[in-house]
Amino acid sequence: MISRDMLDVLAKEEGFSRLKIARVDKAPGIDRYDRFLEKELHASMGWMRRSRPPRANPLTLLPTGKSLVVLGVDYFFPVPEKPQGLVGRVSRYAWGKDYHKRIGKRLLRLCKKLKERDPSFDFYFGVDSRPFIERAWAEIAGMGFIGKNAMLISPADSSFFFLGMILCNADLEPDKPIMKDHCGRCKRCLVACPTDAFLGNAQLDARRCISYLTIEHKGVIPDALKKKMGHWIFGCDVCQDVCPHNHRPAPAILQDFAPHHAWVDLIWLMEATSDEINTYFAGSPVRRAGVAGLKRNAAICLGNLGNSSAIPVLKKYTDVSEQPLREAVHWALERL
Ligand code: B12
Ligand code: SF4
Ligand code: SF4
Repeated sequence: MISRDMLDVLAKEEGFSRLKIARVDKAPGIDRYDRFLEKELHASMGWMRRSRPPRANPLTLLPTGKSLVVLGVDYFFPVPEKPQGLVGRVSRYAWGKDYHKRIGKRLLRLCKKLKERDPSFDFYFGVDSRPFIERAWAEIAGMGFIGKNAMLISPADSSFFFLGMILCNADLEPDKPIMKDHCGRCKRCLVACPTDAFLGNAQLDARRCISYLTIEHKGVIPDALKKKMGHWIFGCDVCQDVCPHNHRPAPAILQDFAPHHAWVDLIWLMEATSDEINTYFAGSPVRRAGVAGLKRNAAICLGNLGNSSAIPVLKKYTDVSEQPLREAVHWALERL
């Protein structure tokens, strides 16, 4: 039989710094999820609509499921010193190796170890890309509260941790939710968000979020938002950096997420070939934006930095076939 102590020990061995348990007798967050879809806040992420059924009923993923083990992996490292030159910023979660792969492997190893101890252990696991409303489950399991910035925050501790889920048939005692709003009157994240992406009550309009625009959005970025992207070329950390609960965040334990490319030389990024870019970002989540997407983001960043030394490299892209990149380059050149 799987026990809580066994889980705690084995999860720690695999680098999971947080573990909480929920009962799978409801689907927390689905009403809010539906409102998000109704308002089209998911933008072009059509898979969010398609994957709604298992999110509403996780038992379709594992009919024998009884408990959901929610795991957390801390990824906080301080921002490395900004290098000289024209550089763009990558958000913290993407400084190192791709968490889908690294955490996915650890989850699989953990499940195998549990199965060795109890051959009747049945499981379905995932990190990020599987159809769980992860933050809602983490909240029910007591791993933290959901802040006005929509993040799952461990009070006075951190929000810089990834979530992973193991749905399983083990009959485990659930943890208690925190049941308290730890934001109080604070509005720092709402005020600091460069693009005003929050609609209130932890609802985020992905269409305005820099994280969505720089990673998921493949088209032209609206001019009004380009200016607000500032130096961000992949993701954004503003609404977490300003949060008082992240005053001294719990540090990362695993080296997988240590900074490799927190700052990226924009002239290099514009001049590099696809092969060079793919090699430099091998194994990193940054690859998700694609080469043309990264160059589009770099062009916008160069426009925002306002340094005319970028004009020659930008001019090489005025006639490229990828419209979002071409458009971003023209926009940047107009500003320089
Ligand atoms: C799609 C997605 C995005 C989209 C949309 C984000 C969004 N806010 O919806 C984009 C690309 C913009 C994005 C950005 C980021 N993401 Co993201 N994203 C996801 C993904 C795949 C689905 C999220 C989702 O379903 N959104 C729809 C909304 C409606 O759901 P939700 O935000 O999860 O919110 C639920 C709870 O708030 C819940 N809720 C339940 N009870 C209650 C009670 C109260 C009082 C309140 C207020 C809310 C609440 O209601 C909501 C719906 O059920 C999840 C992984 C997953 N499978 O869940 C990762 C995930 C949420 N992302 C994550 C991260 C790290 C980020 C970024 C920080 C990355 C970056 N640095 O750029 C930003 C943060 C932006 C932000 N402030 O939310 C982590 C968050 C970890 C954490 N500690 O919270 C996750 C869990 C991935 C992971 N496995 O670690 N992301
Ligand atoms: S990630 Fe950046 S753009 Fe998105 S909501 Fe947070 S502060 Fe706003
Ligand atoms: S910045 Fe303030 S309002 Fe926003 S999540 Fe943190 S505590 Fe809550």
